[in-house]
Amino acid sequence: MTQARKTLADQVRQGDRRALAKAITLAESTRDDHRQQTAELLETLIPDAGNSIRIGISGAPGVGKSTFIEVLGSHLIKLGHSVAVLAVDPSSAVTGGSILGDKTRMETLAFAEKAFVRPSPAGSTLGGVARRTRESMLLCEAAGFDIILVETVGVGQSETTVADMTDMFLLLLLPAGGDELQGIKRGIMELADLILVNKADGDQVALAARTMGDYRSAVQFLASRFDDWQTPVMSCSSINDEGIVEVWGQVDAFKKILSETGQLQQRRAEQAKAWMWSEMTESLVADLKADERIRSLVPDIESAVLAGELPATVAAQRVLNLYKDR
Ligand SMILES: Nc1nc2c(ncn2[C@@H]2O[C@H](COP(=O)(O)OP(=O)(O)OP(=O)(O)O)[C@@H](O)[C@H]2O)c(=O)[nH]1
Ligand SMILES: [Mg+2]
Repeated sequence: MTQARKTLADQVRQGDRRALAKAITLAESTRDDHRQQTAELLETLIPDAGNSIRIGISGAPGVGKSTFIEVLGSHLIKLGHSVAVLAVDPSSAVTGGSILGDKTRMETLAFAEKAFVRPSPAGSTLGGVARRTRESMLLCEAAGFDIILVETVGVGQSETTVADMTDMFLLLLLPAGGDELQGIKRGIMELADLILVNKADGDQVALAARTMGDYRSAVQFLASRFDDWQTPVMSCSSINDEGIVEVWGQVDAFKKILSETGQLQQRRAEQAKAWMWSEMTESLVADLKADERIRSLVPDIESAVLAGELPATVAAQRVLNLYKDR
């Protein structure tokens, strides 16, 4: 490892924020030499990582995720924690507005000494951001942040992606009439370790209470992710800073119970293993696609599949054979 990389690792370890930002930028780069440097950096820093609780925060656009993170984060800093906020954008779509919005909505955190806010890069492609968020998480932990909050940006696959990289998954909902349960998919509710009805304030207080009741009945019929944890349903008002302390109480309880039973460690271990396989899969496919010969033959094979002349499995086999024989 080069001296420069060693210095960067040391600086990250000492909690140097500029070094941390630089390390994350390195991790987000797709350049081959940067990937290599990131690998070395992560290998050096892995013994210093892991000392945190990783919390994923999801919910429909505008539900109040950033506002919630701002108040929760500020509360945690007062308790003596240091808080890193990362954003995940697994979609390839440009979600331009959110980034600027988050910076202004997290004013306290963005300038707090014990916080680190890192929006996801705008317009990044190919789902790579989520992969790099895992690496950013490790880097933040090595820099001494003991609470990692991951906000989802964008919709679709983001819930699963975030649930797969965190210890605890918080789902934020709006106060709303119940029958369709806001169109939230069962699968997403089953991912939630804590359900929070935000914006329980003003003339929405009664509605929020009813919504909470609806979801409490609903979660009873859902499979829980852990034997010893039944997903609580709570309400809060992020703009009025109400209910936030109670939310943190539940996070603490979750961490305590699942650490004692070993389920938290087990979950992390499984996540790391799945991550390894997804890295290999993606790298292999990228390598395959970069192969000159395959690149020149793929358009014809694809056309044949599109025209229904070649079964997809046969086409795949043909490409794979080309790759193996290259
Ligand atoms: N009344 C009320 N408004 C809130 C509350 N929390 C957030 N808001 C408002 O809801 C709007 C959206 O808040 P954000 O925190 O940006 O929501 P978000 O989920 O991060 O949005 P995206 O990142 O764009 O998906 C803002 O105008 C907030 O001021 C709350 O507890 N009560
Ligand atoms: Mg936001």
